[in-house]
Amino acid sequence: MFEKILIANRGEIALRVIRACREMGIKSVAVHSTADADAMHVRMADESVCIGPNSSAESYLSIPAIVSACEITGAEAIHPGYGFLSENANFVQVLEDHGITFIGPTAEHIRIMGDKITAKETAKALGIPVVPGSEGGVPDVATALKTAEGIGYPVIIKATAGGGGRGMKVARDASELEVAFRTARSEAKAAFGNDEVYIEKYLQKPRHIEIQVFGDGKGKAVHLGERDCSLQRRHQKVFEEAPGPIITPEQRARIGKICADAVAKINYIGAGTIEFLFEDGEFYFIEMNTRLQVEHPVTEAIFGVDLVREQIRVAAGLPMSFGQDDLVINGHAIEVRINAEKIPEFAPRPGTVKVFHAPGGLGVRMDSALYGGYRIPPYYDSLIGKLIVHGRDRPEALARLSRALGELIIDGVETTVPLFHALLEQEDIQTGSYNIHWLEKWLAATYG
Ligand code: MV4
Repeated sequence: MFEKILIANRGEIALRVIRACREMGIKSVAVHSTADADAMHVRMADESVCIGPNSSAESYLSIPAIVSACEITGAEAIHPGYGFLSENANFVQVLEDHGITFIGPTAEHIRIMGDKITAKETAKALGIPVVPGSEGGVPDVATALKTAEGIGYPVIIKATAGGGGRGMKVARDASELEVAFRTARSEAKAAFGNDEVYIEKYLQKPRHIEIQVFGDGKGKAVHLGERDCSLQRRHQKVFEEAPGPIITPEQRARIGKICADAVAKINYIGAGTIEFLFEDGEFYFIEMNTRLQVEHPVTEAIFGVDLVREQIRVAAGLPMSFGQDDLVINGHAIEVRINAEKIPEFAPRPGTVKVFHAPGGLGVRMDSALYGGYRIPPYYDSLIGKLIVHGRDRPEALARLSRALGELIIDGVETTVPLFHALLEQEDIQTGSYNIHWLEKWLAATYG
């Protein structure tokens, strides 16, 4: 096992990894920008290294600075958290060249899943159901028209280099296709420096269901069920739950086995998430994320596992500490993302937190790097905490969420907490009746 791990991240996820390290008897190294000198992850780690100025590009994204910090402190492995360098294949390659272990998948797997056409082709070849669409990239308008005719309208045009919703355009009929195609291409070129696009059948009211997978890198893999992350605004998740309120045990077992078998076959190592659109009882692959996700705690809650501990184990060459038969769902979990943002615009509101009081009690987990007096810097994303609740069933989890939100105190900055109090009053949330468009529609109807 490693003696020392460097965490190439900040905020709540850095604390999450430091906590796993401490329980495993592993020393932790925090890295930080100048803006984060007083951050909680720096205080909580065993050691820390300042790696650069405020901007992410010059600090948390600086590969030379992070590799240097590793060499100076003697850390043998790096946990990337999420965001920043977590899905950067070049970073993984550089670490390999320096004899540093990346706690995550191989550069090759990251590269495959980062290119959305290659990811979809790989998924399809592995037996994962995909959205009907073009065979690979679509080079021109004539081909796009022919392809869309074959699929049937509406269609969606997506950037190969995209993901997370950027560079997508919908065409409802042939008259809209040319403009949609050209716009998608030019936006893809501007955003990613790559104008390749592909076409899919546009699903009109799906849910976003993602399957958590985990592999040992040696041909063994499991699934840990699904999360329903349909409640999003501008492709930012705000509320996630597990299990999915409308997924049956049979559907879970079937898609879960397909996903676990697929990642086993490619010798996938560590945590991964296979994203699907789910409509009329069918799953359609859209993307795979090769990292630990923000919302992983809802899965940890219902399965009673520590996913970060497992990531570290398999990266060190140890076997996973559970098999598929050990993984049994217990109850229901919900996570809400607490952002330093003003509702309803979701406008970032960095500032000084005067008072912070985390809720507690049975079935409550608060992952946050806040403390009273902490100054939230304006340079990074606005996530300042995650509140995760676990109950014996969904109604109990909802009641617990309401209770825990009532105990939470964050004074000094505006947050998304009022949004969650309002959401919990909605019948559709109480019954689990929502799709990927529900939140934006409700926000428009409620706040104008
Ligand atoms: C789609 C879709 C409908 N049909 N693909 C958005 C983010 C990216 N990961 C995939 N996305 C979508 N792909 C087909 N064929 C609708 C979306 C989509 C969406 C997906 C998940 C969660 C929220 C969303 C909001 C708008 C559009």
